[in-house]
Amino acid sequence: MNRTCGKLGYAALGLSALAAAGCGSGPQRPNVIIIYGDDVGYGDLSCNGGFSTVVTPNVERLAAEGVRFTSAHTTSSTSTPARFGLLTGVYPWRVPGTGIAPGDAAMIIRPDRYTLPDMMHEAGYVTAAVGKWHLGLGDERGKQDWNGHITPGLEDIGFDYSFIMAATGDRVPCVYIEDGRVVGLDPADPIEVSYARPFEGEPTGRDNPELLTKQRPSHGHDMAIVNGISRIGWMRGGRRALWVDEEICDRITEKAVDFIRRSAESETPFFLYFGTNDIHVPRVPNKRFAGRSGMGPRGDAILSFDWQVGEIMRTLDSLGIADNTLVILSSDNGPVVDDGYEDGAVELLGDHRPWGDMRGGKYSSFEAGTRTPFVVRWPAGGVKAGRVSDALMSHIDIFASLAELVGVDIPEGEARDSRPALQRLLGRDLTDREWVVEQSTAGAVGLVRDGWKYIEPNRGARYNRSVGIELGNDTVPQLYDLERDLGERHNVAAEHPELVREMQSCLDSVRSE
Ligand code: NG6
Ligand code: CA
Repeated sequence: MNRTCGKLGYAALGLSALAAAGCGSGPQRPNVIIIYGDDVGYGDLSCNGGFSTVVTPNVERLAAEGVRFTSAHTTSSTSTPARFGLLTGVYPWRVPGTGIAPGDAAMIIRPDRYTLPDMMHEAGYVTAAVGKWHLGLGDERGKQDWNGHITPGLEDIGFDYSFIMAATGDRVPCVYIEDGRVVGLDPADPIEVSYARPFEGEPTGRDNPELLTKQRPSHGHDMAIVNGISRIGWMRGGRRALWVDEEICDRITEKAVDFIRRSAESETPFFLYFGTNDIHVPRVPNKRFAGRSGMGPRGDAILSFDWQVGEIMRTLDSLGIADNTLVILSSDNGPVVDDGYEDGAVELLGDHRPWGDMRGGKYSSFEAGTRTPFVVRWPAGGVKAGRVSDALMSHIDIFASLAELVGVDIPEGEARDSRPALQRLLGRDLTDREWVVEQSTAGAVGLVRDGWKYIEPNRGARYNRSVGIELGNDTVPQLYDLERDLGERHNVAAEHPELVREMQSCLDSVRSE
């Protein structure tokens, strides 16, 4: 039923897109760019109200020319599962092995799965992933050939082009991988990677803190040293290929821009998944941003994130394709201040509130874990400039909504959790998704419905002392009235036993679907 409606939606949309663009015949499909920030909190962006002391003008422009959401949720409060949900349309908690991936993880999205890039490809788009990946590579953990063609890879799950960081900025191997091969590798100096044991004779953050020239770890992150910073995991060799943290924003932006230019020249519609490294740790911003926010490296990384958004928009403008490009900007999960390095983030935070008015943050079941910044811009598609949508929505629906947009029927059984909701995504339908499921690192799932938030009982720790975040776990059921209590301070489960039962049974039925 929903998918049939989707088709009607596409026809209507095609017409209005044409009208807006003043064109002749045939619907013009927009280019699609997803800018997926890393750990960017709702309150980190100045477009979201008075939480941020850092101004992010490029994201502000996007919001002023598009629709900004106040209740959009990623599926999970960490990266790997959130990205899995986005790219597959399947809740990550249904699939074992979708937790935070080590840097030598095997491909978590298996080639036989139908993915968002597969779907865009089927619609005739040229597709690319640039930036942070964190969804594994190769067939078997720890068995990748880092010195050859790393396969299976992104080309096996629908991406025509890729230029990625294998995992995260704080995990080895600290190299870029372009179309399955490490960039700039000297064959005489092969790369070795291990998550099991250190390499004999190689310095580590733990044993050689005197070699840490930039940041010291506050917790974890005391293994291989690259660019004066110790990481998670050990590696050696590949010296010529190692990234320089200060340059990551430029390198990946340049590749994203090149891809956009190439696609525009060939007049093929394109789909770009652009995962920024900012504002994940280690935060080592380029000298253009260093010291500019007054909030230390975390604030500077927010400026760097904003700059990347600006470069993408400037490119679209200069090519004359900004109007008919659908840009979706969000973040994989909520914010964290100290995520493992002594970078001054806690000390310099001042009045800045990354989590806005919400409780929790990255890793958490509380709202700040999954309620992320979310902005959509597409003038030619009739997205109203400056609109604010409070509609409850989920990243899980991006897949089916884009399928609706490009007119592809998702094969039976694929992207099973994704529902077409294009009109909501474009800020025209301001009604809520029926419910949204949120996942924390404890594996616990919460449910938001009709303004209520439910977290089922679980035995996970309540507080992560290292990162200073309340995880939202409790052995008793929790129920919050988000309309009155967005900060989830008053557990009213005891006053609404019937509602608690209903929410639990809703969760159970989603699970057993
Ligand atoms: C944690 C790391 C943290 C970060 C996170 C993944 C430690 C102590 N902490 O395990 O620094 O890398 O994993 O972040 O190692 S995410 O945004 O990619 O999910
Ligand atoms: Ca993240």
